[in-house]
Amino acid sequence: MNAFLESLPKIELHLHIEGTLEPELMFELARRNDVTLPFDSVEQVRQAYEFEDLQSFLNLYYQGMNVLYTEQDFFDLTAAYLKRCHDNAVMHTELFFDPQAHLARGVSISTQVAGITRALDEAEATYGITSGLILSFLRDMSEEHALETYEAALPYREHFIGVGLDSAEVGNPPEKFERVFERARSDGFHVVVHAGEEGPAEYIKGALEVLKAERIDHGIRSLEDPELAKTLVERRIPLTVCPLSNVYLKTVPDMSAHPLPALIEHGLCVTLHSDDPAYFGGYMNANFLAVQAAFDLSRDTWRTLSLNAVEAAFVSDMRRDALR
Ligand code: ES4
Ligand code: ZN
Repeated sequence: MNAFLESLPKIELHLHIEGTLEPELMFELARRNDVTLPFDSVEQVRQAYEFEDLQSFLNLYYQGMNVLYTEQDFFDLTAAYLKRCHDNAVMHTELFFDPQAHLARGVSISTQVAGITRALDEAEATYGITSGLILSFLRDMSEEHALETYEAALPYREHFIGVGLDSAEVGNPPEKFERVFERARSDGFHVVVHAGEEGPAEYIKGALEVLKAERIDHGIRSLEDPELAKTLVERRIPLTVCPLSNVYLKTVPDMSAHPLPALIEHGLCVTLHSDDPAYFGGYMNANFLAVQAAFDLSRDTWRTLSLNAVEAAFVSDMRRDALR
């Protein structure tokens, strides 16, 4: 069964490119850019990856990405991730980047987008992996800053397919970003929103009704509101669930307590992804194997999860047929 899961063709729909920064590359880029890291070794970095909650992870995540400066850095980061995609039988990936986190260090959106898209183009040519880039706003910053960032990104609009919302959830409800999401939607961008990871089901409702999210990232607290769950089922709104992320951030006590089986049983359009694989114990295959070890899902259920991802992907009809 593990060999079956490892070779199963996959679609990644919830992945933060900055969350693929492995400690080895972090050190290499620190050396290249003369950045002093608060760690002495790769082992020490890995030992620091003990998280209590989302915020304790975000602190290390934002610190780690401080080594990214040049177009080549963004290329190297993305190329390393795409090699992992190839090794994990990922055929299509829709990845987030956090432009505001890099603008804060004086790195232009042009530099970020150029490095990331050069790697994406190269992976399509060498591995046949297709992709889409999603510009994610940091919800713990102001909506004004999100709007300014959106404006700064518009000259590169042909390089991204949608907008997302991530970072510290509790206290930063979706409603805070109504104007910028309305703007992006009217410009023809896809809309996805992190909701119901640490935050309540109420935030999922806000993401859906106010921001008009086409997919909910995480959404593992959906069943806490039966009326909401019913809407999600009826409207076939995908939930991009990241099992190892939820365990590492103690959103669930352990994998056996994960609501995944209940979400599937409920008829929700669940898909499985890796979120920040350098920080959460592994890439797509690691997530699939961890789920299988905990729940022993049938091949039929795996087939359903795969087809859900085909349905949830932002691709052309032709590419969707090829992925099926
Ligand atoms: C994130 Cl796991 C998670 N949750 C919210 N925002 C994020 N950004 C990167 N990883
Ligand atoms: Zn995420």
